[in-house]
Parts: sequence; C-alpha cells; structure tokens
Amino acid sequence: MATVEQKVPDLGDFKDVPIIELLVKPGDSVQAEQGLLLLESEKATMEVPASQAGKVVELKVKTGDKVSAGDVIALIETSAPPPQASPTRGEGARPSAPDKSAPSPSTGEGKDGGESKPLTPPPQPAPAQGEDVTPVIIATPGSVHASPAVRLFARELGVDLTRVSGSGPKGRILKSDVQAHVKKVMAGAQLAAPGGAGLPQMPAIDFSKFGPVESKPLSRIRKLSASNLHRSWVLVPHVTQFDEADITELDAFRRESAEDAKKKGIKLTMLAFLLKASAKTLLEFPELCASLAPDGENLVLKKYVHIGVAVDTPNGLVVPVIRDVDKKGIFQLAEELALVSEKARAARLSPPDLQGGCFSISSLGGIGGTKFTPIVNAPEVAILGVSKSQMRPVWDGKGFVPRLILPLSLSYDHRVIDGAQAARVTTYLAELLGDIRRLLL
Ligand code: CAO
Repeated sequence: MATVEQKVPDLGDFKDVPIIELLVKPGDSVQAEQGLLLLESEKATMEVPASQAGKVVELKVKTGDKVSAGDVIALIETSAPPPQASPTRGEGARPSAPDKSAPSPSTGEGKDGGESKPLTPPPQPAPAQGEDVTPVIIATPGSVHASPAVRLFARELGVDLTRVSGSGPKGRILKSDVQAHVKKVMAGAQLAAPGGAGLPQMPAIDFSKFGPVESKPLSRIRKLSASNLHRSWVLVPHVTQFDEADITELDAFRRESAEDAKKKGIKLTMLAFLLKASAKTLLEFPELCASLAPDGENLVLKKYVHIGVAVDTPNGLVVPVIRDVDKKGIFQLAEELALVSEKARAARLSPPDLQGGCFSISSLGGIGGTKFTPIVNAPEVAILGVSKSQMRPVWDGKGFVPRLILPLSLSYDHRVIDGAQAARVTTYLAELLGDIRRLLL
C-alpha cells in the first residue's frame, strides 16, 4: 500500500485554470487513466486522469479552484509498490512494452510449448507521482462537450453526441443526457412505426377472445400492394372528382362492334373505349401524364401514353401497363387488355409488364357499386375509377328520356392538379365518351 499525490500535469502555456467539475469523491475506487476532474481553459476543456489505479483518500481541491501544473489535487492509495525512481517524461514514464520472450498470454504456453505456467503480467515501472499523465482534451470551443467515458457510452449505443443537449456545467453532456436522448428517440420510433408518419400503432388485439378465428397468410402480391397503397395514401394529398358520362350511344356502338370483335376472338367491353378516351385526355392535359420529380422542384412530363389497368386476381390487385394507348385501335386495346388480365390472373406477369405507367384506370363496372375513391398509383398523379353504368331517366328539356350513365371518379394528387383542372378533365372525358366522334378529332 502506498499513498501517492496526484498532481496537475503539464498544462502547456496555461496557469490558474479553473476546475469546472470533480468527477470523483473521497472513497471512490479509480482505474488508471480514469478522469478525476475537469479543467476549463479559454481554449479547451480538459480531463485530468488518474496516474494509477487505487482509492481516492482525499481531494485537495474543489470546484471553482484554480490550479496550475504541479498542484496536488488528490491523494490516492494504491496497492502498487512505491516508485523506485522517477523516470523522466518520455523516457519510460508509460508502461513499457511486454517482453516478447515472455510467455504468450493468449495460450499460457512457454516458447517451447511445454508445461503451462500461471500468467503474471510483466513487471511495469511505476509512474512518477502525478507527472506521467497528460490532460485529455475533451472539448474545444464549438465542439461537443463530453468526457471520454460519456463518449465511450454514446459510441456503444450508436448515439451521435451532436444531437444530444447537455445538462452539465457549461452544456457538458452527461451520461444521463445520453440515456434521456435514447429514451426519447425510442419513444418516437415506436410512435412512428410502422408508417413513419408519426401515426400511433394499431393495438394488437386477441380476436379469439370474442369468437373463433383463423389466421390466413397474406400473399406476396397483397403484401406488396398493401405497402404501395399505404405509401400513396400517406404521401399523396388526394382529392376525388366525381362525374358522369352519358354513354348511351357509345354503348350501342360497342354492342354493334362486339359482334365483329367476337368473330376475331376479342371481347369488347367499355374498358377499351375508356382506355382510348383517357389517352386522348392525357394528351389534352399533359400535367395528368406526369410525375413529380423526387426533389419536388420539377414536374416530369411524359411524352408517351402508357396506361395501367387495375386487375383483380385471386392473389390480390395488380396493375399491368398497356403501352402507347394513344397509337392503338379499340380492337387491339381490347385484345391486349384480355391478354394482360389473363396473364395477371395466372400470376404470369413479369416486372416490365407492371412498369412505366403514366396514369391508371380502375374499373369496377363489371361488378357493381355507384362510386368509389381510387388511390393514386404514385408516382403517377391521377387515376380514373369507373363504376357500373346504369340506365337512368334524364331530362332532355321536354321530358325524361332513358340514358345509360357511367359514373367516373378521378382521384388526383393535389400537389400537381388543381380542383378546377380536375373538373375540366372529367368534363372533357365525359364529353368524349358522350360523343364518340370526338375521339377521332
Ligand atoms: N358498367 C356496366 N357493365 C360493365 C362495365 C360498366 N362500367 N364495365 C364492364 N361491364 C360489363 C362487361 O361488359 C361485361 O359484361 P358481359 O359479361 O355481359 O360481357 C362484365 O361487366 C364483366 O366485364 P369484365 O370485368 O370481364 O371486363 P372489363 O373489361 O370491364 O374489366 C378487368 C377487365 C380486368 C379490369 C376486370 O375484370 C377487373 O379485374 N376489374 C377489377 C378491378 C379492380 O379490382 N379495381 C379495384 C382497384 S382498387 O381496389
């Protein structure tokens, strides 16, 4: 046992440097290199480490005292034998490198691989009292202010200290600040999961408490489309514009043509006409055939007219894309439509079949319903929903006449399309569908 004086090491040009914090108290056990106190000069905050391990017997200073090199700051009781001699700085003050001929600590075996011997570390010269340590600079003006121990703690947790606010003297970051920061981040992450929009999580409910249940795994397609739909729903400010088209003449024409189509093995539904009319609408309103650039600075106008069609399959919703719709005839579109929907239902679509769309159509007309609000297939900026057409009495100025009315729902990204423009779009589309001759103009 020996009691050594721990002195303030060489501080360079500094004298009378204030102590801003004591990091230990009498009775504390300290390791060699463990910080004892913090000094703050005009240029840096420095930590004075213990020169050797031991127990703090007495502190000779208090916070606010001013110290210079050589001042005694603490008495430390060590178990090491007292130093034989005071080596001079740079000439053995630090522990020397182990003797390479000594037994290897990793194996415990002698050089000759013979009998294993108990390991004892090679003897190390004891350092000079209070002079072998170097102050550790832990902060300079404008930098993060934290002790090495707190830095190590933060590193272990992956915490970026520049994001932590310090509650210690002069804004120094304490261990408790790092802990509070981690708690805050974790609480935020939980709130934001899983969508990242700060939405509260759906509580997990055990439905079997209320009656029998069965768990059915979701198909890959359903999981993929769920994530795409959720992203669009959360990121795109949606508005849906409703309208109606009088398709009495168009449907009569379709029925007439359906016979010819059938001879060619083609099923002619309203959807082929809707594709053609939508393509003409996209050419008339180019901002509908566009995507917002990721930087939000530009609108990317597409000079091609590829339209996706939502297809209901046993595995979930898919949206194959029909290319160059503006350049194709009605029969060709009907044929391609039948082909892609068959491919979709047989799960034979490949990634290119699903890419490159400018606009989408979702038709529930073959099923039923009066109106619905489709979700924009982002990064597209609009989608047309089509519901079941119905014969309705319409006032023609003299009396009610039966007309076939097709409900339309145009959902759009309000960042790109204004309400007035959306109303112009559906009016234009309804006029095209109301008078098929316009499609030729
Ligand atoms: N009004 C009235 N009848 C309509 C109609 C409409 N708007 N649209 C189609 N029909 C009729 C068709 O003429 C056909 O009649 P017949 O059987 O007498 O010939 C019948 O409904 C079935 O049509 P269809 O569905 O086979 O063909 P389609 O070209 O209209 O649609 C397809 C093809 C692939 C789009 C469709 O089958 C489909 O999958 N629709 C669902 C899309 C979907 O799920 N959208 C929701 C997405 S958001 O969740």
